[in-house]
Amino acid sequence: MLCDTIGMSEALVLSNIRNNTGHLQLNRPKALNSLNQAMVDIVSDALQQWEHDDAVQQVLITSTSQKGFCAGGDVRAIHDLDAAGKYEQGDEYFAHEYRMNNHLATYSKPIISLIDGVCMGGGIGISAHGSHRVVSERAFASMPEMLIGFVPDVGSTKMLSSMIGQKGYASAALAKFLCITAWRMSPADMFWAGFATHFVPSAELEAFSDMLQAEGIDAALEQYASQPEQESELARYEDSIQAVFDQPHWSDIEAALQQHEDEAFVRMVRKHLQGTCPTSVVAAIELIDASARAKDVREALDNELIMGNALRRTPNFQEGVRAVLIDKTKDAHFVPDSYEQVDAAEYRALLGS
Ligand code: QUE
Repeated sequence: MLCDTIGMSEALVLSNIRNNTGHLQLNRPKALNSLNQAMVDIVSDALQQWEHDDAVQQVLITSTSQKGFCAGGDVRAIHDLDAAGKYEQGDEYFAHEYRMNNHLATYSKPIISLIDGVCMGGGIGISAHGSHRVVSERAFASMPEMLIGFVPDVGSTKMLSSMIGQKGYASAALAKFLCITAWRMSPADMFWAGFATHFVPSAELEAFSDMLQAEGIDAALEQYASQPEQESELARYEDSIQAVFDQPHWSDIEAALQQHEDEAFVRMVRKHLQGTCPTSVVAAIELIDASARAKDVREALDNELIMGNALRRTPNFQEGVRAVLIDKTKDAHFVPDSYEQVDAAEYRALLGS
């Protein structure tokens, strides 16, 4: 096997084929598997080869880290490039990452991700476009970009708007709520929202993984899939999310929030808004609103690339990454510092809609 060859265990993504299964293992544990250009290249090349290889009938994506699946993109590295004025290198990274996301979203073979711990940002992009999103009780997922002066990306603006799950309908309002609040979805939340397709207890994931490689995904699910034990907290907010967030612009959401009768919900949303970048919030609503209407994930990724590249060229992205990921002081000073000073139309105009 390829990954057993001397030296290959140092690769940032381990790649091998066993029993009709192409297996990608994210292997950058010290950075919680945050994705960089080299990792995106390895995954992209494997997907390309395996799509045309009859020896591969399904793709499995896992992590070598006990701590989780994937914490996002390597935004610290992008921050450093941008700080040095090398914006085009960051543009290129995102263009490559998003091309990989689209390949996952349009892949001709089953793609199974095992999410056993943190799954944020780019982690959602590498798992949630696939056909099978298997979560354990240790899994949680979040889009945390509002805190770093960025916008939701990796196709999430379409994918989160299109999920059906247990709630039974697609909801752009839910996508807006999840991205604006950076809501930390529990396994039950992921199941209810449609992010997760199956649940397997953490202790059984290894046996599940062995069986799906030996006997196929359906047999393994039959043997190991169960239900998360807790209730979905997100489901309890369903009516409030629809009432407040089903609006095209942040100003409308803000107005709906001010009039909403469930005070506990309003307090919760306001608490999550603390420390977020006003420009990111206003721009993200325009972005999700446009992408929810996009014809496919590719069109949403194009929207995200335009918006993200624009926001990275303002000081807010530098300031957000500094405050959250470098200094970890969480004291970002965003400019402008209120929603009223952000012109939504200016950000909407960037998009092709
Ligand atoms: C927004 C993000 C990221 C984030 C926090 C945000 C992100 C990312 C990480 C991260 C977390 C822990 C690590 C690491 C990176 O945090 O993309 O290397 O150890 O990768 O608010 O977009």
